[in-house]
Amino acid sequence: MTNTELAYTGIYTDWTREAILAEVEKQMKPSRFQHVLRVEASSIQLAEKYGASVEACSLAALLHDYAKEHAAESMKEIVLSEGMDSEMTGYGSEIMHGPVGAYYAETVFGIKDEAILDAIRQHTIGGEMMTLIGKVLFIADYIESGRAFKGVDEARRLAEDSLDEAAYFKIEKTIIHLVKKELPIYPGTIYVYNSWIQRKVGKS
Ligand code: DGI
Ligand code: FE
Ligand code: FE
Repeated sequence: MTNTELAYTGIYTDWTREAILAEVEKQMKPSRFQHVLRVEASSIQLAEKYGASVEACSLAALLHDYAKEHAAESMKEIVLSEGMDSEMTGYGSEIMHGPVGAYYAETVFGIKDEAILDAIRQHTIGGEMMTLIGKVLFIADYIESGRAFKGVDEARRLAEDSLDEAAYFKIEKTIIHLVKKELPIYPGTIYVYNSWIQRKVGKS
């Protein structure tokens, strides 16, 4: 299925694909918009491979970084007024843009599907529990064709066989990366790591 055949109208949102693209493009610099399109392409491939809804995964991808370039102050206001975890405000836009993006997906685009909203909400740190749509976005954001960090080939290889293995790899590598760069780790990131490592150990 190609992107142009996707129709969301009446299923997940009343917005057309063209209107969504135009609105998303307005929120960010061109290079980030191209990233969003590559995440969508990667999400569609993973959705087809793993049997997730292509429309839902496409929408989650198109909206996932909607808030990424918004001012930190505006994100903080939404975090506080919407009763999200206020601790996020101490970790900057990297941590806030997912949950705030989910807020816009609901309020601007009228999306009510909880799996799509959760996928957007959790796309940066993952979740202790993730739906198939959530895992597709989490991995697609990490392995889209423009990503070139050390380890991305391993992540792409893992994603060929198992979304869970690829998700665990991203969770682990992200923690290692943050420690190496001496960046503060949001407690939610640790909770996610703990729940994934406990499941992994439990399995073996
Ligand atoms: O929005 P993107 O750049 O496409 O990707 P993303 O939403 O996965 O954001 C990734 C950034 O978020 C990446 O540079 C690592 C950072 N990050 C993830 N967890 C934490 C974090 N940064 C801090 N300081 N603390 C965290 O726990
Ligand atoms: Fe993001
Ligand atoms: Fe992204």
